[in-house]
Amino acid sequence: PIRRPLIAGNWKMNGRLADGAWVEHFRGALTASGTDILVCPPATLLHHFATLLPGDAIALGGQDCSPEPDGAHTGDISAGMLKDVGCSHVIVGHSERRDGHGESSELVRRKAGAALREGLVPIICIGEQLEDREAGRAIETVLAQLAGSVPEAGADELVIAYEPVWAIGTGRSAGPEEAQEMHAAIRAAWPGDDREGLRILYGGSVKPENAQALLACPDIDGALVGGASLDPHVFARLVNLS
Ligand code: G2H
Repeated sequence: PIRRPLIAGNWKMNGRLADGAWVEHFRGALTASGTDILVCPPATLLHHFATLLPGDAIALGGQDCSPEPDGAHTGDISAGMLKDVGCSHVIVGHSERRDGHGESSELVRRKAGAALREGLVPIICIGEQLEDREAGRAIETVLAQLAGSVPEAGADELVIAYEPVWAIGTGRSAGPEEAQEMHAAIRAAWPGDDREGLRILYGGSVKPENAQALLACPDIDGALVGGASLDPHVFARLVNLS
């Protein structure tokens, strides 16, 4: 492939200190080497994981960051803090933030900008609701989110994750054709002439059973994996087949 695949695990609000054994089990089950690997545990585990992960082979990421630098923002975590604890990436604009916390594309764009200023790679999530797809406006909805959520940057400074909201945690993933159509539309809409270097991940109920067909699509450059990343053996299988 032109672009090196990236498989990212998003643990969401799961995990305790006792789950450090995940790292050992994951590494033991890993056979692939041509894939970038990212793990995004909850913020409470970042420091612990930074001490356990081989930083050169498995990257560490946050699940969200503040649009602001350090300061009086109770409960928030700055991009600089994530960087400080050993993160190289941060997820922004996940639909669970957009829908559960009322985050707008404008806020997501500011968060991604804050990440870039700290030298982190933002993984910017976009995706349509079921009603958008059923009404035939999935592509225009997603492209509007893309335009609103992405700060000015080179294609190699960030990652886009397309996650159709109806496929998240539901067991129902987009078919490879549906996903490929959207990924191609996202790439075509990228404003710079560096679009061939843009990595676009697919997310939403990715598991070993459906990953191969998705990852074989020309514009799908990897996966953002929720539920299936919690089991180290299942996540390793996903990386191994990428
Ligand atoms: C989509 C995905 C990871 P899951 O949210 O971001 O989660 O794989 O559980 O659908």
